[in-house]
Order: sequence, then C-alpha cells, then structure tokens
Amino acid sequence: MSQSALIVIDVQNDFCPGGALAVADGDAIVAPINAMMQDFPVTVLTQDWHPADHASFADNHPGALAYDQIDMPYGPQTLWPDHCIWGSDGAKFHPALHIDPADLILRKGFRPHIDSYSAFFENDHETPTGLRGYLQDRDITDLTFVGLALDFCVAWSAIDAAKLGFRATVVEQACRAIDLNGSLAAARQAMQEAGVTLA
Ligand code: VGL
Ligand code: ZN
Repeated sequence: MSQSALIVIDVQNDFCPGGALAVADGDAIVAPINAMMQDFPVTVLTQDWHPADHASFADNHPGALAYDQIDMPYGPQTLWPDHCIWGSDGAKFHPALHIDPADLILRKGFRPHIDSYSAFFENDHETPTGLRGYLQDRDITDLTFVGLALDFCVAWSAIDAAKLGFRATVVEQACRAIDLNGSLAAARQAMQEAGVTLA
C-alpha cells in the first residue's frame, strides 16, 4: 500500500520578495501549495532556522561576500546573506501559507557550524534531521515536494528522499529557483539522475 505526503520546503518570508534571500516570484507558489494540501492526507512543512552566528552567513566570515563559495569540513558551502534567523520575521512562514493542515513542522539548519539544505540530512549528508524516521513510522512511501528554493533545499531534499527509497516527485510549478551560476540546470540533472520525477 502506498501512502503519500506533501513536503513543503521553506516557504518563509526571507525567501519571498522583500526578504533577505528573496527568490524571484517566491510568493507566487503560496496559493497553489495551499490548494495542493487538500489533496494530500499528510502535509509536512519545513522551516530554515538559523542562529545569528550561523556558518552559512557571509557576515560570519571576515572578508567574504555573499554567494562566495568556501570549503567547510563537510565540503563546499555557498555563503548567503543573513537569512531565516530564528525568532525574526524573515524566518516566519509566508503569512498566506496555510499552517493549520500541517501534521509536522520540521526545522533545519539550527546547528551553528553546519548548513542543512535537505529536509533529511545536514550538508555533511550524514547528520539526520529525523524526517526519515517520522515518515517511515507513518508508513509513508510517496513524497511530493514543493517550495523554495527549487535548486537548493527542494532539490537536495528530493534527491535524499529518492536515495532513501521513497518515491519522490517535484512539482516545479509550485517551486521557484535561486539559479546561481547554473544551479538550476545542475539541480534538474541531479534530480533526474537520482530518480526524482519532475512533474
Ligand atoms: C535555502 C539557501 C540557504 C533554501 C536555504 O531554502 O533553498 N537556500 N538556505
Ligand atoms: Zn539557510
């Protein structure tokens, strides 16, 4: 028997127009995502949730600029403008996003020294967030991903889901991308290679 869940990635103010790491047209996906929630028995929301001293912020690396790439102990890391600082308005969900239907709100990126794009593992690809166990305990096999940003947190989450043996689909119309140095094309290719269905 297959059981499905909608996984809504990081639909937060800082990723929407006017936010600290605004994704073009990011708020255009809120209404479609709200509508999709009605078609799924389970909805999970994720929230990018960083302390102010987070290592992914360019401001915490003297001399570095936002969008530079640096080497961290766990691999390459893009540096970002300060965003989704816990407790800030930017970290809150977009005000029009329906929160009530969510069974689970999962926060990620709260450890100062490691970023977490994926909803399943931090960027070392080893430290689990606990989402796999939650979904497995509920016998959920099929995951549909939507949200922000398509080429970072959505793609990394969907790829990890496929690697873990879930059936993973990304509905691109309900996503928007940052598209930094070809990241969107690379993410699409990586998703296809991992067996993610792009719908
Ligand atoms: C994200 C960059 C940094 C995302 C989060 O949600 O795609 N991107 N933190
Ligand atoms: Zn982040």
